[in-house]
Order: sequence, then structure tokens, then C-alpha cells
Amino acid sequence: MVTRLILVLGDQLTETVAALRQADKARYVVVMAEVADEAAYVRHHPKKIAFCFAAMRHFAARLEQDGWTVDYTKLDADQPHQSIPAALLAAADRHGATKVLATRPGEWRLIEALDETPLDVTQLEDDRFIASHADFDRWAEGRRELRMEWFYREMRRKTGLLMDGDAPEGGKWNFDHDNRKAAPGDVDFSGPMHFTPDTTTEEVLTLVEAHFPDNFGTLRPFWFAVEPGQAKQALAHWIRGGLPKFGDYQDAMLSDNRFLWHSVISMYLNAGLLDPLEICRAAEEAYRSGHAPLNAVEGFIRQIIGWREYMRGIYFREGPGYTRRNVLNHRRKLPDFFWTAKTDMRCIAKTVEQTRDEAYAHHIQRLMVTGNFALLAGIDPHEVHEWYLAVYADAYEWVEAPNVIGMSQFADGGIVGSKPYVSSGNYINKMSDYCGGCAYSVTTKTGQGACPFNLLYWSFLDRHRDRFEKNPRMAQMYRTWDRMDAGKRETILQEADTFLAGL
Ligand code: FAD
Ligand code: DLZ
Ligand code: SF4
Repeated sequence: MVTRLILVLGDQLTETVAALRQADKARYVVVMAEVADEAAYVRHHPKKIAFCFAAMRHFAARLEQDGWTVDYTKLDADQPHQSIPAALLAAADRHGATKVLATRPGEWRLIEALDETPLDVTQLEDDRFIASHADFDRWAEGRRELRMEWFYREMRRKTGLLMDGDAPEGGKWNFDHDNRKAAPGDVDFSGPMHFTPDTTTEEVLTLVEAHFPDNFGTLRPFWFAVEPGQAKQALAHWIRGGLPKFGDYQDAMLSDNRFLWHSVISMYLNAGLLDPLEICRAAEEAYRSGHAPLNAVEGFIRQIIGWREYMRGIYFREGPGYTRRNVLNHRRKLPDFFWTAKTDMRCIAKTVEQTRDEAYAHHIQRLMVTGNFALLAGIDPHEVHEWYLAVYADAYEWVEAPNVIGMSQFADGGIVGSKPYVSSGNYINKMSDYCGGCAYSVTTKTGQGACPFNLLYWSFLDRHRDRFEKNPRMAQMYRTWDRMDAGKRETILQEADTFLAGL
């Protein structure tokens, strides 16, 4: 009987992933490899690499216990592999195999690389999602605009989550309006569950320290879950303590509390340690049993069956060139402070510091602090994309790129968002405590100490007037700008230019 190979990648760590489900243990050898190219195609955060390798090693051990033959190559093996295709070729040689069963990777880069190997690789659709590619395409076909909200309603109907017959639970599909409270002084949730690294994870931490000493990010303390059982404990811990207020304070930011009521499960979910539908059912149960209110549970479920699935649909529908989109023609280089946190803008310094320490920032920090700044300052969206892909533990292109290129940088011209997510310092001040200790003054619009977001906001709108002034959702902003004294407008534009020149 001829041996065949199954490829399992670092974000396919689910026992029922398509390729494993379709194969039998007697005939197939599972190939897993820690390879230099995957670890270095962007300079990932050390916590992200450690999480990936530790979860891979634990997964391989579980497969072996379950009777699979696993051909696993560590990064520090005597003969490590440079790339996934190289690992497959070497394994094919070792086992006399020519056929490979793979689950389609989450990045075009790797899909294309697998297509180009001389081996006979079958890429099965990754069906760990609620919407298949065909479902998304069917939904998208013929629509003038692909708005998430309409897609989300389809997903609610498809899953039956928070449905009351044919109607949405509570009479409304979306309770976002209730989910915009500024953070209170004290947070009554202790944050994500921490796990002590076992021997396997400790070995990985030592390896990451040795191989990636200069990557941006702090490796220790390393507290992530690396197995599904742990990830489930982390989820249950958050449902108990975090979910009830998740909705209310979803958009809030605090300097001394990095996680607030967020779930911090995206890295587990994206690597395959948790299942999206199971998570949503657990959240729904918390609502049905009276433990968490509807605005929290609906808000959470929308992120997962709405935004997450929608982003994936967009990434695969738009094709491999998506990360190179740049409709606003932004060309500025990413400022150094995205790596050093050395800036007087306290909101940015705090967000970059926590990104460095935790490989985590929550949605509003990503969107309205670093993303907002990059967009206002006209940073090249591809550089912004590479930064986000590198620094967050949950970042894989299928989910990161539509969030960055689309939602955050408007570089796709409005496929993901109907208007750019830009704001002056006012929004950051309302939703956070960052401005209090900042060297800049958020209430100062021009002159000494004026908050850069205040200057850059108007200069962005002015620069892109042709594109945005006809957008009904932005008309009010242009009216406000036009009503401003001409001298003040001139001062704002000049000061914005001076600030940008100094970046
Ligand atoms: P919570 O706030 O607790 O939300 C629950 C879950 O909903 C998340 O775990 C996540 O799985 C899902 N979710 C929420 N928002 C989104 C969204 N916009 N897109 C997809 N899923 C969502 N998410 C990633 O998983 N990987 C990324 O690389 C990534 N890059 C981002 C870049 C930018 C510029 C922005 C604005 C958002 C990005 N997001 C990304 C979405 C979101 O910020 C993270 O999913 C979230 O912060 C993860 O933290 P959490 O688990 O505590 O999420
Ligand atoms: C993120 C990552 C890293 C750092 N290293 C590996 C690796 O060495 N081997 C592997 O199989 N997967 C790794 N991954 C995850 C892949 O980059 C991911 O599977 C692709 O980007 C597709 O989403
Ligand atoms: Fe950020 Fe401006 Fe507030 Fe400073 S004043 S923290 S730069 S928004």
C-alpha cells in the first residue's frame, strides 16, 4: 500500500480538520514542520511563534496518542526545513509518497506555494467556519455593497443563534447602540486565564529565545493556553467573569487594564483550539440562563459569526492582490515608534507597549489608536498590514488583511467599510483614560501642545476631499470643516504638514 501524506499547518490544530477527517491512519503519515520561512515571512512576535510551536507540538503528541503516524520536524532539528513545500518534499522522499492531502491554508502565499510543488497536492476547503466559500459567494453575488450587517443576519438564521422563531431575540438584530460606554474606574474582571508552561512549552520558549532574540515583543511571562482543554477553561473563565459586561465596555480603553472584559480567545480560535459555533452556543447559554444580558451576548456572537466570517469571505473573494491595495495612494513609511513605543502620543505609546508585552490589543485599540493614526498620517497600507500581521498572536492574513487593508486603512476603496474609520483626539478621549497623562492636550486644536490626531484628522479630510465629500456619512464633517475660519483651516493644514514632516 502506497503511503500518502497529510499536511497539518500551525493554524490547523483541530482533530477534525478537513484533511485529517478524510484520511485513514493506516495509510497516511501526518507531516508537521516548524520552518524558518513561516516564522520569518514577517518578523512575528515571539509570543506568537512560541504559541504556534507549542500548540503544534502538543497537537502532534495528541495525534500520535490517537494512533496517527506523525512526521514532525522541529526548527532546531539536525536537518530543519526552510519552508512548508521543502518539508513536504523531504517527507515524500522519506516515506516514498507522491500524494498529499492538505486543508487549504489561510493565506494566498501558501496556497500558491502548495500548488507549485512537484507533488500531487489536494487542497480541501477548510470547513471550520460557518460560511463556506460558496455560501459567501452566493450571498455576495449581485449585491452592490457587501455590508457585514446583512451577512450577519444570514448567519443568525443559518445557525439559529439568538433566534426567536424567524425573528431575532429581543426584537432587534443588533444591540451595538448599547455597547459604547466609556470605561469605569474599576474593572471587576481579572482578565484572561493564565497557564503555566509545561516541559514541552518550556522547550519551545528556550528555542524561541535562541532563534528570535531581536524580534519585537516580550516572550516571558508566557501564559497562553496551548491545548484545547486549556483554551476551553479560558473560555469558561471569561464567560463567567467577562461576558456579562463585554457589551457595555467593548469600545473602552484603560491605560492600566489591557484586557478589560474582552475574551482574548482569538489566537485559540484562529489556531483551531476552539470552535466558533461551540463558543457562540456557550455564550447563548449564558444569556438563556440569565447569566449575561442580551447586548453582551449578541455583541459577542456578532463578532464571531458576523465579522470573523465576513472578513474571511472578503479575503478569499478578493484574491491574492488584496494586501497590495492602496486606493488612497498612501506612501509614508511606518514610523519607528510602532516598534519602540517612543512617542509623546500616550494613546499610541500605551497601545504599542501592550502589543509588545502581550501580542494583544483589543479591537478599538487596533482600529481607533494605531490604525486611525496610520490612516490619518498616510502610512503605506502594506507596511501597516505587515506590522499587524507580525505583532498580534491571532494574526493570519485571511483575518488580518481585511481588517487592516479594508476596515482600518480604507485601502480597498470601501469594500469592507462604507467610510474610513478616522477620528480626532476627541473619540480617544471619550473612550479612554489615555489623554489625561499625555504630553499633548486633546482639547487644543492648534498651536503649542495640540493633539496630533486633531490636526491630522482635518488634514486627512481635506487631502481626500474628492473621494469622500459626496459620502453621505461624511457630509457633516465637511460642513464643519467648511464653516471653520479660513485662517484656522490654513493653520491646521500647516501644522499637520509640519508634524508629518517630523515623523
Ligand atoms: P473580543 O473583543 O473578545 O471579540 C470576540 C471574538 O470576536 C474575537 O476573539 C474574534 O475571534 C472575533 N472578532 C472580533 N472582531 C473581529 C473582527 N473585526 N474580525 C474578525 N474577528 C473578529 N482579529 C484576528 O483574529 N486576527 C487579526 O489579525 C486581527 N487584526 C485586526 C487588525 C485591525 C486593524 C483591527 C481593527 C482588528 C483586527 N482583528 C483581528 C479583529 C479584533 O481586533 C480581534 O479579533 C480581537 O481584538 C481579538 O481579541 P479578543 O479575542 O479579546 O476579542
Ligand atoms: C504562524 C506560523 C509560524 C510562526 N510558524 C509556522 C511553522 O513553522 N509551521 C507551520 O506549519 N505553521 C506556522 N505558522 C502558521 C502558518 O503561518 C499558517 O498556517 C499560514 O500562514 C496559513 O494561515
Ligand atoms: Fe492620544 Fe491626543 Fe489623547 Fe495624547 S491627547 S493620548 S495623542 S488622543
